[in-house]
Amino acid sequence: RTILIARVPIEKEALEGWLSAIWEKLPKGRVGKAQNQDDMEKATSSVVQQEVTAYAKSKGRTVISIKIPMPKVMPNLSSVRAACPRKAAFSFFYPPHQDAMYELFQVFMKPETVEDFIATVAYCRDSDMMNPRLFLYAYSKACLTRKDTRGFQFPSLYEVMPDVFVNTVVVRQAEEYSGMPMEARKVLTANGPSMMAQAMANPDGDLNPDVESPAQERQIFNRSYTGRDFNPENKLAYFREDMGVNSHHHHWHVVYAPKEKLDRKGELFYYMHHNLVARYDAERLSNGLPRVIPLDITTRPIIAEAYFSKLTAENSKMAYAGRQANTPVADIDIPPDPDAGMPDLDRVNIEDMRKSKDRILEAIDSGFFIKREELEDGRLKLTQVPAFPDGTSSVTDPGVDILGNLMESNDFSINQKFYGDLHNDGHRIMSRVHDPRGHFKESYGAVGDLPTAMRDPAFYRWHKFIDEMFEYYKRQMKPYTEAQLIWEPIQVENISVQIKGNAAPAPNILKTYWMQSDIDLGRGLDIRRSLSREGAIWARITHLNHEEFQYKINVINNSTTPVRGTFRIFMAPRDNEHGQRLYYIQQRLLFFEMDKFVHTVPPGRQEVVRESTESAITIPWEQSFKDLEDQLQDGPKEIPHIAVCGCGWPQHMLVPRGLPQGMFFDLFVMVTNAEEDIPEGSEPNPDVKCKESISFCGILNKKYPDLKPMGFPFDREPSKIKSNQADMMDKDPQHLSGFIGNKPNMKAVEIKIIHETRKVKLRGNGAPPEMPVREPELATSKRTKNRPNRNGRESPDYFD
Ligand code: CUO
Repeated sequence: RTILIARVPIEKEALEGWLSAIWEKLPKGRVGKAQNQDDMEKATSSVVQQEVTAYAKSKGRTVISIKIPMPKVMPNLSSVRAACPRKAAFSFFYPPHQDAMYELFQVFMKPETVEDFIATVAYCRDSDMMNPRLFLYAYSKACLTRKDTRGFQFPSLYEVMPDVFVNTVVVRQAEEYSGMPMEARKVLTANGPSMMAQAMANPDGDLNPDVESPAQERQIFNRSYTGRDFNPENKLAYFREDMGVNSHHHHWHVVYAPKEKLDRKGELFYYMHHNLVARYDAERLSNGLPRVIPLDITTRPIIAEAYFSKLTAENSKMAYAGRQANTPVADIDIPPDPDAGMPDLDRVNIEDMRKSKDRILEAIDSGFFIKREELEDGRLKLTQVPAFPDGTSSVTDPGVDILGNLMESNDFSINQKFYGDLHNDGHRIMSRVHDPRGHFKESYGAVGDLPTAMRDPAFYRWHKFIDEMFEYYKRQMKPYTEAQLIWEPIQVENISVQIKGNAAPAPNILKTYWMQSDIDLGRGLDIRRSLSREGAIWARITHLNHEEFQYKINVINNSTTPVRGTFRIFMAPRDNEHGQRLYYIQQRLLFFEMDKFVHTVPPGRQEVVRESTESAITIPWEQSFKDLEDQLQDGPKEIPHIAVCGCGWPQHMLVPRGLPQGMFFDLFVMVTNAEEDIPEGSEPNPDVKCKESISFCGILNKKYPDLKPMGFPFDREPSKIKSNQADMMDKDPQHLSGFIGNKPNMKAVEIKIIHETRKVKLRGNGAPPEMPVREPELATSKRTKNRPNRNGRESPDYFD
């Protein structure tokens, strides 16, 4: 068959070109019905040729056709099809879909040569039997796992499936534009109101004279995500619906897929999600909302928070279902519906979840898990596995990894029969809560799929509950002793953060602001292009960003030789939702990682300078949102890896939103002995050319590069501070300073994050400046638009 590739030069990048072509939406779906090679070639008709040529021309490229042979072994896709047909809604948390995905992944792992791999993948992609979402997971996984595809990069996720990132109205608008010449198009407003553009034109605010307080700011800046600020949860929409945040979560689960054996996978499930929740709490506090309240589904609660994602899955044409406020949780019991991709009964029994929860808590209390193995002769072998294999006072904690695997649960649960599938079941219950018996043949809600789960407020409530289970486990461990925490050679004298640039404010002030960036939706839409339909379809997304800054850490090495230290940087809000200083035992749980790096300190004094962009948790904007083609033009050297490269907290979300008057955070730095921290076999991969998010995503196929328990030193309760009076009890340290005490290798500083309410920056990496902006149509009521408000001003506000 023929695959058309709109890129050059092919000699240099044949492999990347071929692989990428499989992703390209352009020829997709029009060669599917062909039965043999001749038919295939006929099917890639001149229409497709024309479309691709036009597209390539618009990008200044030439077109090269490559003949891709049929696979050596024709894959049998019938069982994959039976589990999840082409038009079904694929759900990562539904076991038959996971199994089908893994089966397809195995098909992709079999071909011995990369050419045959491409032939197999191309055949599968075009097959009528193939569910595109299932294909995406299996293909991503295969490219990540096969040795011969190392170094291959994927387009950004939003390019492949804009339908799960951009609301349906905008997707339809983009489709509309695809049939129009370039001059007739406007910049679509993917989220956030077009007021942004006007605010930029009027930086002094004549247009927005009321922007003085966060509440007023919200009316102007947040209202066009997916809801209105009548619902307080909507204040956080910019966080939950951020494309980089959701893309990270999707990639994380592709890398740490349920059947993938990776170093400390269970523990990282705990730690990465713990950070997501802690980071969300910081964002809530800065929006005047209380910290997340855990949702224990096993008590059949009512979910107070509503959510309507306004997304539609393109392949099934089914909307991601919404959830009313105050929806009661119920058992799922949905009869099989093979056409909808549910070959099996979809059943989750809350009583089973309750048993799982109780058994896990009991294992933590009793100190052992029960491992189950089925022997070859059919007998069962049950063994006790200690929950704290190294005891409760060691600095290491291998038990949390066992716990993570069985809580998630993944294929490495030591006894799925007994401990169940607690976390996944929670996602399934929440995602079907609107139609738990399938009476209405509704699709699942956003929380039931990876690239959309973090949009739903209920996601954080469920993950907070899961996090508290881990916390219950961690509370059984003895506090770290002074000896375990102190590392003598290093004394941290002073730490500070400093915004870069000439007009930088005083130290220890960070600044957040809104930014608008353009993405090209044209590539991801499965739309026909013709000569009149060329060029990008720009959508403008509004997101949080911050001024780049540096950490300056003044250390003294008191020894006579250079020492290698692991620098651990965390941050947490100082005050609770009532404006009171958080007690340390509460604040400990709110610390989120900002960075971690190894640095050699020579004897004596040194100022260690670290850039915010070097963070071990983040990936740069280009990796979350890169324009693949433009990168290819620069040559393949900078081409990042699939999934691993997409896995990472988005750089633009590194710093939580501040307040106009400033919000106080504690910045904490601890230096430990890298010789003890770094395991062998954790060196960076030379063939991974992108920036890896080492702390959240590990290093591809290597050991996790830190032997300390993840979250150290905040993962355990602190030692009590001894009272020197006989009649007084020992006490928890009241504040962070009490925990730090005199430990020389730790230091904290209070910093202030100022949110610049009026500042809206245009990244300028997309639409030409003269292109007009199209008003958002989703959240703006035509009836009330531009009615004068109470003060007689023209108001863009639909609240009136
Ligand atoms: Cu990532 Cu629940 O584990 O969504």
